Amino acid sequence: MAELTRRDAIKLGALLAIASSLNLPVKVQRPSREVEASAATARIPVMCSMCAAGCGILLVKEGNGTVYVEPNLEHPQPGLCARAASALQLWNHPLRLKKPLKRVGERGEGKFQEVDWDTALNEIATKLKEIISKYGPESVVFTYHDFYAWHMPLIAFTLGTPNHVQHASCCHNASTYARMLVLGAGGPPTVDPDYERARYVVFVGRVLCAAMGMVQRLQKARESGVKLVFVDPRMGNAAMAEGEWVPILPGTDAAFLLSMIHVILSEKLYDESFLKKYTNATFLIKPDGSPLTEKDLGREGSDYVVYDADAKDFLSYKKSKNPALEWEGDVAGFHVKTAFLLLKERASQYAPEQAEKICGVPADTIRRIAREFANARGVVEDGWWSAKNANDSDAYRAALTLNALVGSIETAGGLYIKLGSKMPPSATATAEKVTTITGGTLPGIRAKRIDTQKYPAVPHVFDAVLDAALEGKPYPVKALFIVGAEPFTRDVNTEKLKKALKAMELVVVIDVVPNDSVDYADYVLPDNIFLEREELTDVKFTPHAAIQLSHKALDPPPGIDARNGFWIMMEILRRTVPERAKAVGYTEEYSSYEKFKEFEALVKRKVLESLSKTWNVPVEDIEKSLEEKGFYVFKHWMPKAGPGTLPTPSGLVEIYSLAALKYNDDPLPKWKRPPYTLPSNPDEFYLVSGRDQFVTAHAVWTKNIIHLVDRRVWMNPNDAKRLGIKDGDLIELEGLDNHYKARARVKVTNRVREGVLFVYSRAGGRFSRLITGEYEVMKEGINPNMFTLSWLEPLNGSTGLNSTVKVRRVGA
Ligand SMILES: Nc1nc2c(c(=O)[nH]1)N[C@H]1C(S)=C(S)[C@@H](COP(=O)(O)OP(=O)(O)OC[C@H]3O[C@@H](n4cnc5c(=O)[nH]c(N)nc54)[C@H](O)[C@@H]3O)O[C@H]1N2
Ligand SMILES: Nc1nc2c(c(=O)[nH]1)N[C@H]1C(S)=C(S)[C@@H](COP(=O)(O)OP(=O)(O)OC[C@H]3O[C@@H](n4cnc5c(=O)[nH]c(N)nc54)[C@H](O)[C@@H]3O)O[C@H]1N2
Ligand code: SF4
Ligand SMILES: [Mo]
Repeated sequence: MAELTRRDAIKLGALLAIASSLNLPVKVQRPSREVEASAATARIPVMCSMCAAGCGILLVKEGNGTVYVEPNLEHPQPGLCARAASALQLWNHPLRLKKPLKRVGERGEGKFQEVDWDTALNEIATKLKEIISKYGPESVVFTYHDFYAWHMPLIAFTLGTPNHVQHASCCHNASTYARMLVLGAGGPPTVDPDYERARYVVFVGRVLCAAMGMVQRLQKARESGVKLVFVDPRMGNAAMAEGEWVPILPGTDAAFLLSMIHVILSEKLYDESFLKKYTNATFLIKPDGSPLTEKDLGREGSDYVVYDADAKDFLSYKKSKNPALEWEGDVAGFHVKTAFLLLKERASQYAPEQAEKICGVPADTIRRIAREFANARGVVEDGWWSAKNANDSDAYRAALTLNALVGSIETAGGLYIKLGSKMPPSATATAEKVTTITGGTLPGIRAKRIDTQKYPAVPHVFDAVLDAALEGKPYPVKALFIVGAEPFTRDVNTEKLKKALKAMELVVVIDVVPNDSVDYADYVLPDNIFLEREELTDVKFTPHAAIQLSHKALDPPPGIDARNGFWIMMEILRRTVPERAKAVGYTEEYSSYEKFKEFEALVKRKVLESLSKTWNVPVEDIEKSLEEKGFYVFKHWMPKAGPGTLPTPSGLVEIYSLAALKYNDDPLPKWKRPPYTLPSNPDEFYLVSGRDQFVTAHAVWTKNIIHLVDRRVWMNPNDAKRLGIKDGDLIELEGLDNHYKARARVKVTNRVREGVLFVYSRAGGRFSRLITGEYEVMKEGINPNMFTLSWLEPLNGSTGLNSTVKVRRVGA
């Protein structure tokens, strides 16, 4: 047999994928020995969706029927980890949803009967029509995470609701708010450390098993001796393997980071020229907190003003060659100080000895880490999962400020600001008009998003949806679509969640396996898994501007009547609001599942045409690369001396946030006490959660993972000794605030700080009646979310998923 080159294999992989996505027979027309040989192994580019990172992998199909996963090494974000490797266990999962289900018992009972697709979709549409006519389309909410995230605006706006509400308040709203205030940036992918060139990385509540591309890019830095520091109440696997663990009290990160700022400022370890050139540290701030402008000086123009040390005059920051970092005095009737001085004053409240009292990290450790960090011109990671204590945005603002102080923004080994592929949105909506990628237009949506009415700074706050469902304010929410998400392990305040789900008139779950929410659903619709559908998206965790096409690599296994979620939702729209669906180009012909591929192809074509225009590259070039390699890079990022113009009010890195002023928020970070009751007795603890490589959002279900993950609650040996608890004992935890009780076994380990308990999130405490057989082990242990109440940061809605509990030993 002829040797297969990697390229041939990829090409054939692409061919097979195209063939299968067009539903063509895969047989090659004139079989020659060569073609048969290549047909033997196909490597199909796929975006891994076993967690939220979305790395590039290859699904390998050997001629003998063997199927497995490999990394796509050329991909801008190459993947493969234990979770990716077990992707096929999700494909032929014994609990995989087989057919649409319709509720027959009470909500919460989890009793269903199987129905056919037409029945399910028609009944859902009938109910939706009724709800829309009574309460308006805005009473319908879609909640989701990654799956179909790009499609959601199109789906929601076609129905006429502004309410597509993601997971973000429970994930990254705190760090996103911080990135927005300091850098004018967005979600976690938009900013990240330049790992390849990093010299010193501080991770605050990050475990580094997420997004394999990051882990791999660190490899280069490891070779040149990068130091990694993990600030965390417990020692994650990465901290155990290769770094310094700084055990900190939960909810006190801002104090720790502000203390580092204090050390760097008071010991003059900062990069003065970077601060002058790229940040607003030199702005003169008036007593009311607002910046001095040319207008205040009675001059023409409205630029912010600095004191120029050479000209010995007040100049527009755009004109000054040598703005003073430290200047205080009177001008135009105002007593002004530079933002830098204000930061210095703020940070001085967190001298290491003071901070030690708040965060429990010894003052000497804080000092040493601050000096090491500054001397190495290190980088503080900017935060991913940051919804821990409903006070976290200040920590990430302090983290970004630290990067600014040492010149680690857009520089080698600092934070990069992602170039971004500029994928067009699937739809946009204003009060006047909805426009869609398909060229459709609809009347505008007047109702305002339900979440930003309460949390104006960052959207996607699900708790606000629950409030509306229970209180009918600002308008009622009556129908909920849960698409590839699990509010029970995602959100705070489980009791409120249950009540709200019971109060809804329609709950539809679109998933691949039975999550806990199915027990509360009226209809459960089986989706394709990521290997069974095509998806075009941005490459997330890369500094470069790149897109990827995840090819359809497999059909569902026999007996699984799953459908593409995009089709499911478009069909619900067509059956509910046929005229609106038609206006966006979706007509009855696409209801045929086979024909639907043409609609998908049309949407894809529109996206590629838009990208082709944006980047001035022929569509064919992009298409060819997507088909053959699974990705296309529009532009490569390179480190520079500092950032270009940023989308902040001043265009600079804002260590003193002018955007915060708009929200009446403090322009500088500070530490605030978390909202939950703090532990005060010997049997009271913080309860924190998180991940390691075996724990995963999206696919916690695979057989490897259910057996590898530890469902015990970690407890420090000193605490265990004091309470007379031994490794493996059964304990009862009771929430200090909501008094919820649950039992779990204990793992006694010095990998968790005294006074803190740790448990893997999503690993245990499941309850769905549809979870059976060996998967029932998922019902053991606890779900930490059940100990929480609605703790949310006021402006950005970031939740507090940590809580505090009382512990009682109940048995051996
Ligand atoms: N293996 C794996 N990888 C994933 C995912 C997954 O589920 N599994 N999910 C993806 C998603 S959605 C996300 S958002 C990212 C998340 O990835 P990360 O942001 O790295 O989040 P976690 O891995 O949960 O790590 C959170 C750490 O914060 C610690 N912690 C808890 N409270 C506090 C506190 O108050 N202060 C400090 N300093 N630390 C605290 C926890 O002990 C835990 O070790 O990972 C992505 N990748
Ligand atoms: N206590 C605590 N709470 C947390 C966290 C924590 O660390 N600790 N982490 C937070 C974070 S960072 C996040 S992002 C959220 C995550 O919360 P969610 O975004 O809700 O993620 P999962 O709980 O993993 O739920 C994903 C669901 O998608 C389903 N699924 C998998 N593949 C597909 C598919 O192809 N199609 C469809 N339709 N469904 C699919 C899975 O079966 C699962 O039910 O949780 C947050 N909540
Ligand atoms: S990090 Fe996440 S996306 Fe990447 S290979 Fe692992 S499971 Fe897949
Ligand atoms: Mo997340």
